[in-house]
Amino acid sequence: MSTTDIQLDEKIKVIVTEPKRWKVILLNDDVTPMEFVVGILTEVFRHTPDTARDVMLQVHETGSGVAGIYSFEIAEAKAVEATNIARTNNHPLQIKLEEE
Ligand code: TYC
Repeated sequence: MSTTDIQLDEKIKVIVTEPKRWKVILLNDDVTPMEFVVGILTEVFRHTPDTARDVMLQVHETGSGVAGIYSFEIAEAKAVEATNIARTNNHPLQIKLEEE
């Protein structure tokens, strides 16, 4: 290695930061059927039937609940997919993203 090579190596700094994670949050409403929300949680957010029911009840009882935590791109895609399915079925289900 020449002197020049060594000097270049010393200038290289690698800064590694963790990518941000985003919570997909379901909001409660009075009319979206409970079983529909459970279906969204199992099909879109890959919950088991048991954890889907737990999250759905959390939303129903407290007003909101976390469906999953992902990179921004995945969180956005899942929120859009779930919202599209809800609108196709005429349900007003609301979903928001929040930085972890
Ligand atoms: N509150 C709704 C009902 O009683 C159920 C519900 C749960 C709606 C979760 C939205 O994100 C939601 N049918």
